[in-house]
Amino acid sequence: MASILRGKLNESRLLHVMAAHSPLSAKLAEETGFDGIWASGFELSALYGLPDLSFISMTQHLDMVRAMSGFTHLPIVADIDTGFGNAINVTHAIAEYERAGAAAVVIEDKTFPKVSSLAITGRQELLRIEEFQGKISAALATRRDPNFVVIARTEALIAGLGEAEALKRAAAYEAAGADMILIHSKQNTPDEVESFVRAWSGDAPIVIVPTAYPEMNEGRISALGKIRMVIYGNHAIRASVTAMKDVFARIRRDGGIHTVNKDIVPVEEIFRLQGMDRVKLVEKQFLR
Ligand code: SPV
Ligand code: MG
Repeated sequence: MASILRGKLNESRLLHVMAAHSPLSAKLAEETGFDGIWASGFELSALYGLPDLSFISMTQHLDMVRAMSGFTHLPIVADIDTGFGNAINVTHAIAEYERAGAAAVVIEDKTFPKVSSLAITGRQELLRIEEFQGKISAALATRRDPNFVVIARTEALIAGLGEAEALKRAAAYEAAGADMILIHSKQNTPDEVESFVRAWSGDAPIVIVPTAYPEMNEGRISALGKIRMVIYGNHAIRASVTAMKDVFARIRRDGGIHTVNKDIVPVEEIFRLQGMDRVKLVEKQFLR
């Protein structure tokens, strides 16, 4: 999987990576033509009804990465938050995520426990640059496959520290060997990120997560040039919530499932996604 992602990155085009919180959502992303899956901490937390505050354990997230990697052919970009501790914990996390089938990790320069970057009044504390460089070095030294992609995420803009600090951190993380730099922003316009990208003089390609500034469409991203991956960070869980709310409300309102039935996928579509056709073949072959 890591070599597939590296291959795509070498194509020098923008990669489109969709969030997923289950093998099923990962498969739907694959069928829609995305380049990769974002194993989002936010989505998995929300699936459990929990805030994105490091409540979900590494084991829970790893289990989901494992389940997804067995179900999709797409490379998985795993959101490992702060790396579950210090540089020593990072060595353990990288070994586990590589074994679970991830092709890449994104590790962010916040302190543990993290607070969701999208929270309006979040406590956003950043690590010392040297300490985070140590975590990147630990990740690079631990990966077994050199194609495994280590993406360093700076939260300098999220923490309100400004562009100069974000650029300084990104350069330090590239110097420590990060393959790509994720610059995150929760401003509701693309200005902050566009300004960062224009000012970025490093060689490491940039990753963005434009949740807060949705008008940053792919045309606008490509025009900037240096962004090589766009992550749609939470659109699988938000789409699910939208659809479930609508259908649940209609069933209550209409007193049954008779009106919604035609508007939701038939059971046969779920059979297809579950691979029921394979079960039939196995039945024929082996059931005596
Ligand atoms: C996630 O999807 O868990 C992310 C992106 O890290 S964000 O929620 O925007 O921080
Ligand atoms: Mg996250």
